[in-house]
Order: sequence, then C-alpha cells, then structure tokens
Amino acid sequence: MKTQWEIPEIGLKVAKRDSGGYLAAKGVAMPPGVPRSVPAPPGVRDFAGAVALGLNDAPRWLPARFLYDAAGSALFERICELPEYYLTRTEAGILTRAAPEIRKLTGPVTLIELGSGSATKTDHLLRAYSEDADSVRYVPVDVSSSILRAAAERIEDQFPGVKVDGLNGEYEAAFPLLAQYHPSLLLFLGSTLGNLNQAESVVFWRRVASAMPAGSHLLLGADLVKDPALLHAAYNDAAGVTAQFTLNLFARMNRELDAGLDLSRIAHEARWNAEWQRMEIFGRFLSTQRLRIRPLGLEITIRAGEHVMTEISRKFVLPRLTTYLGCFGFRLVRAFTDPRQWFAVLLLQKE
Ligand code: AVJ
Repeated sequence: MKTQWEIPEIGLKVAKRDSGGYLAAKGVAMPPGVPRSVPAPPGVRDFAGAVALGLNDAPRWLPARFLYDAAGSALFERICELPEYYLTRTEAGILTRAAPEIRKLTGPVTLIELGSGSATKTDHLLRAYSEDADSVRYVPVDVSSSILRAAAERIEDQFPGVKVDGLNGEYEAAFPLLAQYHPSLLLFLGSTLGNLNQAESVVFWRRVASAMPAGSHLLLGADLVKDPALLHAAYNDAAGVTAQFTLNLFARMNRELDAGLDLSRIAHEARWNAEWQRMEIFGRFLSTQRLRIRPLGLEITIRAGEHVMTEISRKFVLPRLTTYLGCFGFRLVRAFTDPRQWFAVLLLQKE
C-alpha cells in the first residue's frame, strides 16, 4: 500500500510504501529492525515530519510551535504566573498604563491579534477601545480552537461592546484580514517575536509588511536585553515548570509518535547566548536513547550529552529593533516601557 507523507517546513511531499519507510521509497536501503510505519492523522504527520527533519539536522532542533499542545498550553499559562517570569506581568503593566494613549493615537480600529491565547492581557486594550465607541471588533487568531472559543466567550461576556470574530489558524491565515478590516491595529504581544530566528523573522516581517495597508498600525511586545541572571532565573524557575514545558515536547513524541523515550533521562537546559542576544532552550540527553517516529517508520539514536534545541527566546535592544522594523516600512509612533526597562511595547505605523 502506498501512502503520502510530507514535511510542511520545506513543502516536501513523498509517496512512500508502508512496508519500506521513507528512505526505502527514496531508494535508500533500510537497516534491518527498522519499524514499519503506520498511517497517522494529518496533525500527527505534521509533527512526525518536523521531528524527523529537525532531529536529522546538526545541531538537532525542533520547531517551537509544537510546544503548544493542550498540555503545553496549560503549562505555558502556569509559566506566566511564576515569580521569576517577569514578561507577562511587565507587559500587562505597560498595557494598563498605555492603553488610553494607544487608543488616542490610532483612532477607532479593528483589533487583530496574532497568537491571542487566553487573551487576558488584551483586556486593557479592549477596555480602552470600547469605552469611547459603540462597538469594537476584535479578531483573535490562534492555532488552538479550544483556547480561541473560551477567550471569545469570556470577552463577549465581559465587554458587551466588543464583537469577537475569532479565526482558528496559523498567522498566515490572518494576513488577508489586514486589508479586509482596514483600519486595523495588529497585535503581536508577549514577545512571541523572540521565538523566530533571524531568517524566520525576515520572512515574517516581509509578509506582515506586504499584507498591511499603508496607515494601519502594529502593536508589538518585545522583551529587552537585561542582566543575564534575571533571564536565567526566568527560564530556569525554582518550581521546575519551565522544565516540564520543555519535557512535554518529548512526552508529546511518546504520545503521538510512540517514540519510547525515557523522560527521566532528558534534562531541561536554558542558557543565555550573549553574542546572539537570546536564551537557548534544549533537552539534554543524559543517556543514549534510540527513539521511534512510528508514523514514518524511522528510528534515530541520540547519544548521551547531546542537545536538542526546542526553542530560542530572543531579547531586543530598543533603538536597534526600531531601526530594524523601519527597514520593513514600519515607523515608530511611540515606545512604551516599564520603569526598569525590562520590556517594551511599540506602536508602529505602516508607511
Ligand atoms: C511565548 C515565546 C514569549 O520565549 O519567553 C517561556 C515561551 N518558553 N518559557 C518566551 C517560553 C519558556 C515564551 N514566548
């Protein structure tokens, strides 16, 4: 029987025989003992393809977006409450103080939010925008349909003047909305930008810039470079929730790919890379393990001491970030920060 599998990262689609596995389909002889592949639903195939790609790269890596399954999203909500994780709290403080002024500077607009999640930090903005208007439209965009539905219900309850038009999908799905809902304010909060590496960031901002009509606004939350000790604490919390968040990605491999990993022999590691101005987060293998990617019929050996990068979290320096965004046609309208200058919220306008 022939099946299809694909690696969406590189748009690769391969026809494959169940009995032979991917390499056999490409004419590569399979070593004996490689498990047979089994058919899997599309979401799992995406994950399997990404894991196969990243774990066969050097250094090994996994795309950060797979951290956010139901268990991972719940763990991230707990991270936001940790005493060491200053980001969410600091950004919320900035938004509370700045919301009325942001509203004044943009005028009445539709709010479109990328990666809205539970959207609790958006409340300050929704309050400001619904205060002096009969109705405001809010378009949250998120890959998790359950979180999206819950957020929409909560917001329509809490803010009768807000009309919620949620969109379940990846960021790309939101780009056409920017012309449709003009004038709009695009929200990209929480320093989610930090997850994108240099190449991904260029692709992202080019797409946003070309989708945004001239004159429309962008509100960007960005975490700033600071004392590495504070960063280290934020990503190595005493309660170990961030470690659970990292390990959940490997647990997800066990759940969805039948990977057969011993999670007690994988350690969370987060370190500051000063030259790259980013936190780098890994699962470090404490012993050699052989893992299966059952849907693809692949096996991979990872040796003791090897690192698998699960995410990066870039930190920014304000004038440089502003000039960088200017290269894509975004003009800074106003920068808002907290008294300690730990985090910044930038209001920008597309030229
Ligand atoms: C959601 C990407 C902003 O980088 O701080 C938190 C994710 N990872 N702790 C971040 C995260 C570990 C978070 N972002």
